[in-house]
Amino acid sequence: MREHLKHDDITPQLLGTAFGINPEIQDVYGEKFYMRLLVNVVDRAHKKREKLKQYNTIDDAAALLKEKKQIMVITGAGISTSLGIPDFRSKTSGFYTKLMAQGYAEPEQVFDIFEFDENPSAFYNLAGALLPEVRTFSPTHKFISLLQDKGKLQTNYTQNIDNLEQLAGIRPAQLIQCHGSFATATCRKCEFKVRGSDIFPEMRAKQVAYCKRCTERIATKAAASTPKKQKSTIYRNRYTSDDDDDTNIDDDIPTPGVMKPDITFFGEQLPDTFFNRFTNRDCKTVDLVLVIGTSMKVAPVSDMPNHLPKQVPHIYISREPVDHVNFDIQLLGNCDDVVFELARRAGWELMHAMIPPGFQTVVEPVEGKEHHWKVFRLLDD
Ligand code: CNA
Repeated sequence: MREHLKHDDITPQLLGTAFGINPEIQDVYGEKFYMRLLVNVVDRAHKKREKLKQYNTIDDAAALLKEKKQIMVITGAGISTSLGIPDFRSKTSGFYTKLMAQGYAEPEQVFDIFEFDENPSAFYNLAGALLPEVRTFSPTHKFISLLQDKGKLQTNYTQNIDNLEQLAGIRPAQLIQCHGSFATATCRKCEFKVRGSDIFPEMRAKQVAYCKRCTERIATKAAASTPKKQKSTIYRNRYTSDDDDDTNIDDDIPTPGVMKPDITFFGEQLPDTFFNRFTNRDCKTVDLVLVIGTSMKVAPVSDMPNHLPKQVPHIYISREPVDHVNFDIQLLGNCDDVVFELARRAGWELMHAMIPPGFQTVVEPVEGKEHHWKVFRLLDD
């Protein structure tokens, strides 16, 4: 940065445009913010992993699967779409497309913790559609559990919140749910925890779920409150909430806290287990990374490849290619088809009710990209 900027002909704005930053950001947010952004973006570009030249084909990928013993699998919503659970960012079927059709300019807002605290009904109006209704798992989940059975699964870092990994038999000790799950829910006020399924009825009914403990405490206090505190008819039905002291009695109508499913919203920290395990353990032992069914748009998961040792090969499996992360091999298609073909080439059998007998796939190169391959199923007719 210093090297570039000491030449008068290169301004920070000009340098920023080379990294895709809109120069107007400085006018809107000021110089200090702009310079911090620039440092961040340049730093990220500097840390971007480099593609390893020796790995390019689907057979290279299958050989790596056979050879490696500490495979990190990073997964996203794409591994559950074949079960009918929508992902976020697929162009026509994704949840964000539906939100935009309903008038949300920035669909991420629905999952923003500050927005949630301001107006939880926006989330509760929509979240029912994301509830895990299915009680089965996809061939890709099965493939990850096959890696586990073969003693090759180091850790499955899932961004998914549908809990289907457990259903597929992936052991808790080998699973990090980076973005939490619907399995539990917590009160935003008193931190009372309940089973996630306890608030499913409200989510399905598009009603905000309130904390039962807060509600009970408010009712108990109200019943116990002395007539002295009931200053006027206006205040007769007011109660103090737990954190109110008596001097505030007339200021607020106490309300119970809102329950939030324990999924990680934008603006919330990921669980400590994610950082601890990744940095202190898995980074040091991983020998292959498989990234499956994620757009790799949500940090810090999207940054994981840039923090792993440079010699560790990275394979990407998804419908669309990505270029913001340098993968060694990109296998493009429905992940269930891709993992079936990978397993077949590795000499393994992937058995699942959604893989019919005689199932076959076709693998084709992508023009101009020697490390991109299209994989699709061969239809009977
Ligand atoms: P995303 O940004 O919606 O990306 C999904 C990616 O998967 C896209 O690149 C798709 O092209 C690709 N894809 C979709 N279907 C398939 C398929 N059958 N085969 C191969 N690729 C496919 O979702 P991410 O997971 O990257 O984003 C992280 C968010 C999504 C997390 O916070 C999750 O909690 C959240 N999410 C989770 C679920 C779930 O738990 N099932 C559902 C929807 C959203």
